[in-house]
Amino acid sequence: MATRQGISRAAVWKQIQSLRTKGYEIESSTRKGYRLAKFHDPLDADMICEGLRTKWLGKDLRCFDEVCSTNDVARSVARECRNGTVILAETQTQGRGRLSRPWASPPGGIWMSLVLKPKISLDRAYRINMAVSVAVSRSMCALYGLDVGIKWPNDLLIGGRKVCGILMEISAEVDRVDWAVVGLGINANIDVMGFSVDWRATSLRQELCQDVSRIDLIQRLLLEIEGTYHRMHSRDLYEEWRRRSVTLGKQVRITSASGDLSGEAIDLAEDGALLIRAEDKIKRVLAGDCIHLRAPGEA
Ligand code: BTX
Repeated sequence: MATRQGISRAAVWKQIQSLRTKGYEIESSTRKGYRLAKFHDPLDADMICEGLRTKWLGKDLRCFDEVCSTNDVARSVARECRNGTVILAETQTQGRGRLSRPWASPPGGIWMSLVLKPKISLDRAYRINMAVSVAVSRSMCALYGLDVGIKWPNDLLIGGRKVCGILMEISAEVDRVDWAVVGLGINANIDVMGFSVDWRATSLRQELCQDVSRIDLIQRLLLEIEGTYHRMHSRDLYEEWRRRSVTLGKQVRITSASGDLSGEAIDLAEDGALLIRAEDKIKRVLAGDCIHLRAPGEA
């Protein structure tokens, strides 16, 4: 190794030590050299940035071993940090979903928050969600050939099971958004067996029967998000979001502050609203929790 690289043995040893401190399990054997014992891809900011082909997203990228919530860290720096700052953590002790629901965040997942500073008014902010969910669906399809659908309003599902959740939090003036923190919880290399069955969760490990390179996935996600973010107001993005929806055509129940509503999800409007046919009336829903119900006769 030393000869091939044209460096001293001591320099190789130093590099190996540095990899070990980052979590790589490396075996060593006299006269034979070193061997990577187990596939492991720790979240390493340098390694992520090295192959990152974005122009601005993730140019300030901070990795932590453990935080309460990457969204909280991102919010605490949002005002002063640059647009596109990314916060990642190996685990979260208090990962959260919408309405402060808990989000399980064991090691092996991708718990990541983006600080975005779009020049838009608050009533256009739903477009950020659209752009990010389309990008996640695209990335997983391109890298692993998985069919990842968007469940209204903010989940990504594989075969009806949640592989990713998105939590967007915004600070805004009357007429413009100051910053948006978009938290992505991606069940990558984790076991979901221990999760409650009611969550209907899955992970990339479960779907692919092998672990994925989180570094490749993060690089791809950031590149896709940068692309969809730039065209977030286009008709084209809305149409792709609609096309990737797995809620359309389903019988659904929406729970929101104004009560429950059940019916058929017949369309998705350009402003992000879900149109529901219930008792022969069409109703528009802008926010709420959505449950896909089984149609009569469906297994
Ligand atoms: P949500 O409110 O739609 O989903 C939360 C619900 O999902 C929980 O009540 C539980 O039923 C289920 N759940 C919890 N953990 C998982 C999991 N790992 N996989 C599948 N289902 C689960 C969705 O909220 C938004 C989640 C965003 C999480 C990211 S992680 C990075 C960032 N930091 C942070 O604290 N939150 C975001």
